[in-house]
Amino acid sequence: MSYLREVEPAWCPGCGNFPLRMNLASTLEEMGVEKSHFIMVTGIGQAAKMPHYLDINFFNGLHGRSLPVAFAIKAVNPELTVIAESGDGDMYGEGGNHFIHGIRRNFDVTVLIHDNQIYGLTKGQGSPTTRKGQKTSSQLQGVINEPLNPLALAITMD
Ligand SMILES: Cc1ncc(C[n+]2csc(CCOP(=O)(O)OP(=O)(O)O)c2C)c(N)n1
Ligand SMILES: [Mg+2]
Repeated sequence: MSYLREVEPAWCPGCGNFPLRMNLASTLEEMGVEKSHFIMVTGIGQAAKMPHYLDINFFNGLHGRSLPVAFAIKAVNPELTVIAESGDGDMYGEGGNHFIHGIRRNFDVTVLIHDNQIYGLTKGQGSPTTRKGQKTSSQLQGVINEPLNPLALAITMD
């Protein structure tokens, strides 16, 4: 049973999303997750395109809003395996509020975040995890703030 959909991903050559796709598909297969008992929820961004390239059930909704949808699906269908997947901008920026309260509520949902430290889809603006001093398409002199440390934040919510 393959989890790969036979389509050409619209990611740039060399993008780290390619190996993440292959690993995710082989892990789901190895774990023997039933397709009918699995759903992925994503927001918007290059990372959030992931389910377009997999043979799975999915809901691809609004930027920053994958987590509330994923938690709601799990709440009413506890037998489903639910993965929420998106980028750093989506999860830590627009969806940052859901990230914090999601950890506090501790739903049995797996959250996968592609932290490329940039808003990729919209052409390279600084995201919450862009390094201080990095020049971007919107911070021409370099980012002036320290980046968010998502793991430290997650640990404080534990
Ligand atoms: C509410 C809202 N704000 C902004 C956008 C524009 N937008 C779409 S994708 C994106 C950035 C995505 O960056 P990230 O989540 O890091 O994903 P990546 O493309 O880097 O994988 C932005 C700002 C939007 N669609 N909706
Ligand atoms: Mg990103």
